[in-house]
Amino acid sequence: MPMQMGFRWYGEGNDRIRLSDIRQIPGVQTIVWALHDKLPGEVWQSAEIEKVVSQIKAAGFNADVVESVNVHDDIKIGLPTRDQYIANYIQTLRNLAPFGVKVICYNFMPVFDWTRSELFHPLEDGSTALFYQKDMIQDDPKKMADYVMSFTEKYHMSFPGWEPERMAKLDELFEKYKPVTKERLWANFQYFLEKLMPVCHETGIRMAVHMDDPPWDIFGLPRLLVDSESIDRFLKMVDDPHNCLTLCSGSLNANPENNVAEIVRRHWDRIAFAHIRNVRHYPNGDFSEASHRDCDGDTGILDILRAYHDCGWKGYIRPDHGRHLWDEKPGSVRPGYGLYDRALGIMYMLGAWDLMEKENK
Ligand SMILES: [Mn+2]
Repeated sequence: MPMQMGFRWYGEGNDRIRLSDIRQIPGVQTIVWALHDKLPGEVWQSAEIEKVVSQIKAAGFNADVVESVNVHDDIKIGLPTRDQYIANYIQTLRNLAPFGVKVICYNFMPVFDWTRSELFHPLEDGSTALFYQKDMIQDDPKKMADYVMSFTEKYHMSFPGWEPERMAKLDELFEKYKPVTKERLWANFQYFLEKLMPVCHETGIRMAVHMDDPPWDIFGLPRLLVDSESIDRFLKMVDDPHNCLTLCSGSLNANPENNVAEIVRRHWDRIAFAHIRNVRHYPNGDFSEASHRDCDGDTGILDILRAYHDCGWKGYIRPDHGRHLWDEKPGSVRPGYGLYDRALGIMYMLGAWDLMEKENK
């Protein structure tokens, strides 16, 4: 099976983009989905899974990739209650497998998922994009959380990893993470994965961890998957073909030192899922998200695609965040997940890919 193009969709009633809209983007085979009303630690029931998968399949797509099944904080912290949450996670995998799910994207970031200081930053061309202002994300996690949560309140839109139930207990969460050093977090990560591997072998599901976004410690919280070295460590720590990566070009390249194409060439057989996103760097450490076109950012999109193609890579790929274009505004669009720029990104990627295929013949 060749590389498969995917598109993230938040589900009926939770995403203004319809499956029939996605159907009109050339080349999309896989809907990247999740049960977005589930809290971390809850079991996904077969009937709930069946409902969404049947919508996806009826629209002509496969539902091979789930993003994300979120990991409960107690597992990351290493509390005694983690075993129950791991058992629940395993049950969710067992419930997903009969529906053809092959890859689970997840992350192992403490407290916060992806982090930005601005969700609708104006760009020169009149579009807006997610933006990271380094000096805004230093001391006060509450301020950033309040900013992100203000969108949830105003537009009745909740974001994965930013569940209001968790954010309401931010102080408590920070307190719980206090004893969790970076090494402790690695150990808890290993414990979690080792419990999961037998069920991955049994079901064929590949666990694909997303890179930490951004790839450095924030608010004193440790972050693990930040560069080439830490990815090596992760893959060796649980050296199993089911222990894989969601290699996110934009997350990694928020640190300009990270050469994503090089990582692809070294670990392509352990990359189950590729996120393609372009980032523009500013000298002071700020970064902005950009269009997928290579020259619009500094991430090296064409080198990355070339690396995947050269390696004969056969995983799932999707455009990651896009800019908000035309009438996509706060309230009408999920930050980073509009229709248009991601569709343009797909056409750019498939254009490059088709050309490489043709040259190879
Ligand atoms: Mn990503």
